[in-house]
Amino acid sequence: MSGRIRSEAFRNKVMAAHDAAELVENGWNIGFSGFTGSGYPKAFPEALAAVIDAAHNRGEEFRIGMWTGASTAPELDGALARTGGISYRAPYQSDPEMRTAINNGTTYYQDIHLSHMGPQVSQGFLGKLNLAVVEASAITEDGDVVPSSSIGMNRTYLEHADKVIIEVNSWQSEDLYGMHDVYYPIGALPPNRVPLPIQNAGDRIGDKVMKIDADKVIAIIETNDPDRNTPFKPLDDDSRAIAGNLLDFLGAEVKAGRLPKNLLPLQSGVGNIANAVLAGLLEGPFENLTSFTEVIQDGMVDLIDSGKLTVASATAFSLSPTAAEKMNDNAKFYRDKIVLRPQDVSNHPEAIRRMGVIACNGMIEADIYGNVNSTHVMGSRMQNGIGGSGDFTRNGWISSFVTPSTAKGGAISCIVPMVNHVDHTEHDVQVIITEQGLADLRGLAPRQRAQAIIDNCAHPDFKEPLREYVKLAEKKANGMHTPHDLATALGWHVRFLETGTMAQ
Ligand code: 0RQ
Repeated sequence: MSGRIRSEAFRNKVMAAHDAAELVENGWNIGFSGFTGSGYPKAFPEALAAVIDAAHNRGEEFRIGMWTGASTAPELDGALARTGGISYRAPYQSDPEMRTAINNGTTYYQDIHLSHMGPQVSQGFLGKLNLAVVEASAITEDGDVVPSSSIGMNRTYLEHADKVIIEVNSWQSEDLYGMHDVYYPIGALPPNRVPLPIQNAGDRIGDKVMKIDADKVIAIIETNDPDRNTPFKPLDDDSRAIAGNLLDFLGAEVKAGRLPKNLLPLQSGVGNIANAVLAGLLEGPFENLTSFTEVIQDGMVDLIDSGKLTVASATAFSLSPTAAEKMNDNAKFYRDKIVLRPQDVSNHPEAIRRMGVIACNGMIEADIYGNVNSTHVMGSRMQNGIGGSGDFTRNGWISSFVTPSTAKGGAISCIVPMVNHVDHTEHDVQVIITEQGLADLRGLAPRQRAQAIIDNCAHPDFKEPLREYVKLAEKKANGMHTPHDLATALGWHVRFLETGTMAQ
């Protein structure tokens, strides 16, 4: 037994993952730890998948509801999706097999703002939480749980679940102790909420550990397995150009006196473009940066190493295997510069609005008026989910979206007449950036926005078709506020289905 389980009461509950999985009953809702590929349970999910498969092989019904912090890893989302036994999934996911289960009708999926998940669970909208399965880096002598590489929804799941299983993972650094900040008053519901006392990204307002009712713990599982994150793609010309456009814009804001020299706290979405923006910051002129975001990715660790980023607040890591090893080896150094919080604090609208966070997120497409689709392909097919992009976009000081101007080898324009699904409305989206350029939508009326977005952001192959559309819409709508010709706008997407290209 590893020395990570320092409470006698918990040592007595250690068992093998397959024995723990046998304790699960058909129809349970399970709240798993895990956020962007970090801090998810490593052994229990595959053991549970085997239990579900065995029940199905016997012709028995066995389905569970699966709640997490956000996306996890193939060992959790993938393993359970493969069983066909997930009846419901929330909130964010990005696993190919889970995506298939959601889009082939096997699994109901609710795409909830990440900051809303805690209150929705607390109010019981998702049903009763039968079990929480949470990864820890240690259990203290007092029986408290030291979180691992993410916190996500863990505080809420540990509080609301009838039963609890803890996986204690010796691969996670013990020096993570002190990096976490678990704020308990955030669980209060109206009218008992109090102001969130965060004034600066690095403020610590809570506990280093999570409380747990020992009587609820039915099993402790020991593991020694790495978080499974994929390396980032090498930076390509498009992502460099997008990052450059954003950084030029921020520089101009500083010059205009609208941003301080060290900017405002930065939020950066997941993915390669976000990582390119962080790489751009590394080479750029800005110093003493701070970050109030959701995930810490490689670029952010590099910025800390360079001294350009003084502090980063998030709820999880999303690191390449190399950066994860570095974090593990040097957690003692990083724990003064990184604060990991529950996701209803990392993504809290009040803190984001108060500090004036600069939000930058990826998207699937934007329309000519500035509405953004982050989640759906052709109106019906779920890609990943809204994640925290809504929390930050709605409340940020500057809300920006980035995408290459085309997708699928240039066949699809990511600037369209009307998005096929709306996640972020024109009222919240302020800046759109592609490798072609940047459209600053602040202060612009819809018809002015259309011109700015087409001129600055659309790919040259699609500028003319989009301008043709605007001409037609203005004629049909006869001077109205947001000109559209609905049949043509939706036909734009349908035409792609029929011809494989959106060019006229
Ligand atoms: O599909 O992999 O099948 O080729 O969409 O696109 O270009 O790899 O972009 O990895 O940056 O993801 C919006 C999905 C962008 C992401 C999204 C296809 C494209 C590809 C992915 P293939 P790329 P990225 C806080 C922030 C929501 C959550 C969020 C996301 C696939 O950024 O999930 O912001 N955002 N969280 O080919 C059809 C188009 C398309 C298209 C791209 N216009 N039409 N397909 N694709 N554009 C962090 C968290 O909340 C955790």
